[in-house]
Amino acid sequence: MSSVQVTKPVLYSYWRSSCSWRVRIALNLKEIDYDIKAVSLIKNGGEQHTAEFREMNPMSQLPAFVVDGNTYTESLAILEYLEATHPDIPLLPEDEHKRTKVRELCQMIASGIQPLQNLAVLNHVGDEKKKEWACHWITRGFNALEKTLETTAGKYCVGDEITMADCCLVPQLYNARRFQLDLEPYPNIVRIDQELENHPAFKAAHPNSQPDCPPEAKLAVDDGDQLSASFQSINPMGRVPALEIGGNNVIIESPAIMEYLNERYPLPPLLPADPIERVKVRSICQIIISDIQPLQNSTSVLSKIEEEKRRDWARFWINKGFTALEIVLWKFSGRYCVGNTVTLADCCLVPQVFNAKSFQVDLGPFPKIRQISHELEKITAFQRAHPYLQPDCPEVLKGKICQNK
Ligand SMILES: N[C@@H](CCC(=O)N[C@@H](CS)C(=O)NCC(=O)O)C(=O)O
Repeated sequence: MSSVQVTKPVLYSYWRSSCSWRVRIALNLKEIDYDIKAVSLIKNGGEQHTAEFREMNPMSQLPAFVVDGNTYTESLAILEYLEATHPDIPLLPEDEHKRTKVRELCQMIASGIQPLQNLAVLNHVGDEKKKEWACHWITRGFNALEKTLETTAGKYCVGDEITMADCCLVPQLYNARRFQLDLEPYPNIVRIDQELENHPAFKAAHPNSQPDCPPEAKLAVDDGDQLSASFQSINPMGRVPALEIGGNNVIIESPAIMEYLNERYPLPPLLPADPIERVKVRSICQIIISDIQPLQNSTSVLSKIEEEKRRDWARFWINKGFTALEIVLWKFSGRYCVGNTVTLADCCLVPQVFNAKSFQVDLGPFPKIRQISHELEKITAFQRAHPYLQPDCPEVLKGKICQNK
């Protein structure tokens, strides 16, 4: 019996590389099964400069795509290869004029914008000037793109079908946002991006869905829905959670919501009847809610800190808070945070421990915290509330609960 071994193609990719991202989108759209090998563009000065990687791409750039024993580089060449080998789900229109327009838009981005704000170029420009430099060139390119889109766009960049141009546009807009470019003058670019943001192939290709995306970047979403005008009319702080309780009433601030739920649904109680025990629960809640969580809160704080420093920052404050919490728990806890009954304090502890693990905080010095969270992990209500089981959890994280342990 002969067995034909079919190996999956491999994409050498970096979570935030816009050129790798173009190819990830196309692979997903064409439903091609592939593996990712992450190459860090920053670790040790950039793994793209190693002799091993240069062997694959003498330009020392991502992506590189290995298929059937061949290695291909240059994202647009890879997109054309995928189009030729997997024509069933086309990313180029049949119509010659439209096809040329798609290629025109791709080139505007791939040759006219991205190379001028590429990592190597920005490093050469220097820290002081790089933002202004990048904005200058992206603006120049976006002005042209927007003008072209006025005549080519339908629902997407060219007409109403997704094409290679869309694979290039979305990652480039992400780069523009990173440099805080004013997007007001680009209604077509922004609209097309919005059309595509919830498309499964685009979502799965997003930097935050990549295996090499660092947890602090995943948390630091600075342009999320919470900042939209419609959500701010629900919570003027622009934060989740918010609980609608009927009659046009919305409660914001998690401690207020938890207290409300405990009063509205008193069984089982999540606050002890004894006033001293109740204070113990509330003080643990406050240590977490006021002294730890706000300092590593993704949107308000972390996005204001340089990305390379975020993890250290979060670890510092979590360690400081956990040191205090550990002492308090040795006094108050039984099986759970306060005595042997689950309370609001436990509802606060578990998510904070999850955050600590996301920032790879060493929990060794906090045996009480570990022991109590271990107990709580056995409870169904806690299991069902876990981030990785939520409907809005990115596909790649679903079912990975044990990895955060
Ligand atoms: N024209 C190339 C450009 C590739 C490119 O610039 N890749 C970037 C990431 S998006 C890179 O690897 N930069 C590494 C560096 O600048 O050192 C393509 O489209 O593939």
